[in-house]
Amino acid sequence: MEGSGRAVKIGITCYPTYGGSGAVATELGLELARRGHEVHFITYDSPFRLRGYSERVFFHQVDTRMGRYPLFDHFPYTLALASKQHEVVLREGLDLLHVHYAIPHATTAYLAREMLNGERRLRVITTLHGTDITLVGQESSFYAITKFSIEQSDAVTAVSTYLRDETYRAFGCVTCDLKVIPNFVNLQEYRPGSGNGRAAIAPEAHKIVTHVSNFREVKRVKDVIRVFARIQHAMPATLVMIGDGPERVDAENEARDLGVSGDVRFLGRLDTVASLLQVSDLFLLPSQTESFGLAALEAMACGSPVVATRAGGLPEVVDDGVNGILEPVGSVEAMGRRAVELLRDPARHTAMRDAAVATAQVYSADRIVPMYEELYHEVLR
Ligand code: GMT
Repeated sequence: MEGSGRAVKIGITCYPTYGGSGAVATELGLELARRGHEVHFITYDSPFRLRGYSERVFFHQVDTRMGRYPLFDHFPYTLALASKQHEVVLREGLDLLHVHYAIPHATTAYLAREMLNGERRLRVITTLHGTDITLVGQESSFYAITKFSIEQSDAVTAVSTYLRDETYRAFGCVTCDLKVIPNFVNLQEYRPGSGNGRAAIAPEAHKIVTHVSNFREVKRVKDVIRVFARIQHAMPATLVMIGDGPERVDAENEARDLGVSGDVRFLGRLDTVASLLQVSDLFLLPSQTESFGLAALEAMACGSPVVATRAGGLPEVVDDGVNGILEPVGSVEAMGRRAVELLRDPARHTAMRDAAVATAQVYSADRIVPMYEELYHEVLR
């Protein structure tokens, strides 16, 4: 096997839907399998980045057929997941469960481990991704169980220093030693392109601006439109909006109100975005907060400088004026002005693009995934 130490049998639970934590969990599983480990995804649906057959990768679907039982106004998914995790651990002889996003996955993994009742040894690793700590976990109905489940994990990782510090601040977590393992990017898939393909998405003279997210409130997608409107007033440009979610209609209305809807293309959810990022001149991520900003890293790897907010863990990835631009949350005027200055200056744009690609090398899967392997071996020792 390619990785260090013995092959490990790993159960991975994540949200299979369009979102950063599911993307990281799936890419990690695929990478671990490539390195010789056996990976079992345990979720209610096949994770969106799990495409086709991969050696040593298995998918176990949580049974939700009882969802329509008349007694259940709310199907107890958490219990169905814990039961499935327990079943797969026993049947497949898993060494550890690595769960992504604390709620409810750290709790179900704790339950699955307790259910073993000493029958076999199981380690639980929880990776914190962002809103599980900064938003949902701090809701009064989830706070105590989130703290408990984190503290009961055998190891806990956070995807940025910001998120680690925020976890200590909000939850205390006196008994846990939170390790920072940053997100990573698959450089075989996310790499600069030849520039071909621009004509398929925008008229020839247009600058191409992109945004990828799940269009939740935290992403401030209306700010994406507002920044783009400033760019579009200064030069011909097309905005490519990839993803879907609750704020999409508001963003569409904002584009119409600002008179730019003719140059904004809403593409909806796409499973692969690298080819679009490869023709992007600028990527916009004006979020309220981001624990890390995986979407920004993937854009940078493809050679697109990022205009983002100075919020959460984004400054750990984006170096203002070097590989991208950072401005305070909501300052669309400054973001728009600096975006225009950059797009008008080809030499600066090329330097920033090169710096963005160089930053992505620091976060390559080859450098980051061994940190998880090391952690696995540490908890199994
Ligand atoms: O915000 C999203 O797009 C989804 C969310 C999730 O947990 O699924 O993303 C979080 O995890 C990503 C992967 O670690 C991070 O890159 C995102 O910054 C983080 N989102 C927030 O903190 C808002």
